[in-house]
Amino acid sequence: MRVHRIPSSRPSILIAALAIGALLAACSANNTSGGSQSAGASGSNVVTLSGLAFSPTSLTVKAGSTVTFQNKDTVDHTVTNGKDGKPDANAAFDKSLPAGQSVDITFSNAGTFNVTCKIHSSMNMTVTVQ
Ligand SMILES: [Cu+2]
Repeated sequence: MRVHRIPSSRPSILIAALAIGALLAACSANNTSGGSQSAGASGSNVVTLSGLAFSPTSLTVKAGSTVTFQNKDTVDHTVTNGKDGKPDANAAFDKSLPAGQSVDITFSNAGTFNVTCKIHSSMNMTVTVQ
């Protein structure tokens, strides 16, 4: 008697599990494709901070693009609109970037932006926004 009841409840559990799995897969697929598409569509808008240097040291993006700065060093950096460790008078951005973390900066306006690190004045790069 009991043996009959258990199999009859199994299919609904399986369907529920499959449905949840499908939902999770759909969600993660959306997140993944959204992230990689935006990066791929406008080239590789990723700047790494490694060995106390930006790489690349010059980057050209379209207005409205988001650039991801990844700190691969074991020391903290900043991503600051400025040069030789000093922020511009009206710095468009000034973000702290702890070791091992990353920060996104969106460049809305066209122009040439000097980027430096306030902690290491030798770290400099340029982002050209078209
Ligand atoms: Cu630094």
